[in-house]
Amino acid sequence: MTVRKNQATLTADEKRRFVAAVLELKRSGRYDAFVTTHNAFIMGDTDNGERTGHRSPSFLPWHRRFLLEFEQALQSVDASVALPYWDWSTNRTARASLWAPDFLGGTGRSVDGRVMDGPFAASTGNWPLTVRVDNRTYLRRSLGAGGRELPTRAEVESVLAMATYDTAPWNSASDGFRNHLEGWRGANLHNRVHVWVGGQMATGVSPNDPVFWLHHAYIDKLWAEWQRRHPGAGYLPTAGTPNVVDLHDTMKPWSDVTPADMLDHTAHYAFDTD
Ligand code: CU1
Ligand code: CU1
Repeated sequence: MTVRKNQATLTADEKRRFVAAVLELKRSGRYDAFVTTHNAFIMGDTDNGERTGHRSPSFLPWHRRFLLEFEQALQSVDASVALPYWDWSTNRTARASLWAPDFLGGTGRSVDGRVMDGPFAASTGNWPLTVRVDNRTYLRRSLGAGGRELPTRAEVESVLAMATYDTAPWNSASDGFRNHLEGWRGANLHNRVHVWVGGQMATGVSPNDPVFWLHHAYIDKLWAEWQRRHPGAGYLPTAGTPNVVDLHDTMKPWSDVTPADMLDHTAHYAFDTD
């Protein structure tokens, strides 16, 4: 059984194996396919206007499926690897071990945001960005440069306390847990972390920064925590909602998965805190 651990507790060997598997996916071209998929679904389905991956109820099940596929790809390289999660409410500075050269590397240099150390620095030659929104081929970050702090535990708690999963109009104007977690209203958890990291993380090609997976693994964990706290509250909407993925609707780009299929993470993995 796959156990997703807090990244702050990983051993040196676990970090090394995670990084090596990520680099192997990059080398083989499989990594960039994930970046392409994410960027294609950042705004919605261009065929019919349906919102799928973001600004919609399916934000959480869409990313759960997306992370599962990435984790399975990692495990095809090294079966011992699981996605770690980054609890940014606790490990909340640019000095955290997450950003050390033996793991993800640190912030970018001031002149152009280029990450200069760690396994994903452009200078290694192992991390050229091919799926991108501009002509810059190097990984960029500006940790905390925007001025706004990472979300606090109290802000996380305030969002976990929300009793309703989502509400009409089922988008970035909605009230409810999903939209406050995604970050278009209120405390702003998920979006704020993308902006705090900066660089590619603040764009549709955010998976170019491997911290994307650790951030979303924690968002996914917060969904699981919310489910445990609100056992009577489920995914909404359940049926008949135009341009929105209902509980039993198929989520593109997949043809075989609905939000209902993604509600129980324990079918696929456990968290170290379960
Ligand atoms: Cu996303
Ligand atoms: Cu995200």
